[in-house]
Amino acid sequence: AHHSQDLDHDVIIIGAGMSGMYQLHRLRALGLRVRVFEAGTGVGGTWYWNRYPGARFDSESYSYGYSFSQELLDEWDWSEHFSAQPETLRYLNHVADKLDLRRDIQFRSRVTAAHYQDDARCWQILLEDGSRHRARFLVTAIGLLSAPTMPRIADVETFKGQSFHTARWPHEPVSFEGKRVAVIGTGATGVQTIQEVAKTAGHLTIFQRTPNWCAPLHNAKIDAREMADIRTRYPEIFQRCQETFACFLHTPDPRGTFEVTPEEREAFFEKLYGERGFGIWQGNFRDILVDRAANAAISDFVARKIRQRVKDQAVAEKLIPKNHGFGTRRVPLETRYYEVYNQPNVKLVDINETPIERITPEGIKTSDAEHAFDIIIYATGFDAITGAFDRIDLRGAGGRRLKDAWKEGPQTYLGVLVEGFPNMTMLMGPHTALGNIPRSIEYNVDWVTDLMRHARDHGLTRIEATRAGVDSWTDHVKSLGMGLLSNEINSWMTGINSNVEGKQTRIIARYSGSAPAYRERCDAVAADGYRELNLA
Ligand code: NA7
Repeated sequence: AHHSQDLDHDVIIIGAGMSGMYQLHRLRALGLRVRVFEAGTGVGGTWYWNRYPGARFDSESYSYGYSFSQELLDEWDWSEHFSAQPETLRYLNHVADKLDLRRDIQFRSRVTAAHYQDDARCWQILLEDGSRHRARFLVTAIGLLSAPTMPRIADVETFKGQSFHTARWPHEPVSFEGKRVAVIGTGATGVQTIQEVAKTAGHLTIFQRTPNWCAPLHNAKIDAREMADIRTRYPEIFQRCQETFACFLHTPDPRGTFEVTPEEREAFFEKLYGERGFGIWQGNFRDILVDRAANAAISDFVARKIRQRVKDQAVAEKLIPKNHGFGTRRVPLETRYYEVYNQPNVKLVDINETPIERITPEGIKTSDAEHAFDIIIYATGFDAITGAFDRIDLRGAGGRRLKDAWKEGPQTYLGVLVEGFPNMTMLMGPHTALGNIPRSIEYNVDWVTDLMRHARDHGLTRIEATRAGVDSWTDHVKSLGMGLLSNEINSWMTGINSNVEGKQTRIIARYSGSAPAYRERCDAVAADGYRELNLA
């Protein structure tokens, strides 16, 4: 009953983003018959969909690309320390060409359902076009920020101008020249969009619900000489990413905030504020994300910077977060973001003071005014982490729905397997190590590849996490989250999305331990012959 030759494929991968692409490459090399189904018309996932103006890396380009292929490293040049989306998408297309990935990827193929069939020990997936495909294993490579959400505002569809969600940006360029533009949302995406649109828009209005603590990106071009130098340093760059807490080039300073003098503290904050990238968030004093007083110190420092950079002090106060501390949500990195608010053609609307009542054919109606626009940009984020799973009718053994299994929050084994969902492995699923995502992807993919090699070599047709394994990993992840200030805050990282039914209760959605500890645990499971799993 379990004959592989009856199946269409050995493995089906959902998604051709950075994880699906690499997983395809690795599994094909095992001699497995692999098929990728991708909703978009091209590869790249996040970098395919998020074409909004200003979209770019916040991690250093050379720490973000794939590290598994020396050839790729040798032949690809990054043009900026934090490259923009078009370059990243070109890079991923280059990878797809080079590894000849497209012959096993079916584009324009959104997976709407995936059901495990107990008798045949396989997964059957259903595409939007009604076609069905069966494979022994299912790999979800569906991304953690891939299900965009529109705000629940009345009459969104009545607007007569152009409107876009940032993650569904058109492939053709959009001109803002002389246009009246609105941006709703001030997360990492909104901040990147706003600073870019402000360069050309006739008039720009930002609708802000919650300000975020932003810090300077300090991007710069990379010339040929510097690229040559980076190339010689790739081994140490990736080695560093292996050793740091979250796979970034930055890692917490071993000192506590109050173990130094006030002068040293100020000087350290100043240094971090002047340095490239996530250092001020990921490379700060070790206690800023757990100790309230330490967090207040860095928050106060960044608040002073905002007051210095924004001329109108009433506007500056609106841009300073009051209900959460620095770094407890994703820190948007910016280039002259705060200076945008000094432009005469830019207006900040705090929708706590004057709520949006509805969208109108002409624009946006707030409690106190009618604002007319040519373009409305929704930078309103995603149904994160579990949202991409919720969109698929995913059922495991006995027809059990994943949504039901995760009603009280995700429950996984190592963030990769789920009890009751045999032969399904998740890449960048809930409760896995995230951080600098491609580094985590490469580890996750390699681990799954080893598991599939083990299955192939031992003729296994059923792999499942145990209840005990899932309970212990879920408890472990929850205990790691204790004491983190970020878990007391509403954000996509705590599973909150005001625009999605049933996502109003905070959950522990992420693994928050160190990446090296995560890898050590997963390596041990593999070294032990996967005895913690149910194998048949
Ligand atoms: P985020 O970080 O979830 O930001 C979404 C923004 O949109 C945020 O400012 C929200 O305000 C705002 N929002 C959402 N719904 C509404 C409604 N209904 N009305 C007004 N404002 C709203 O998503 P991003 O795309 O910026 O970033 C996601 C991640 O992608 C980012 O962290 C990076 O890792 C890459 P709120 O804060 O909820 O009050």
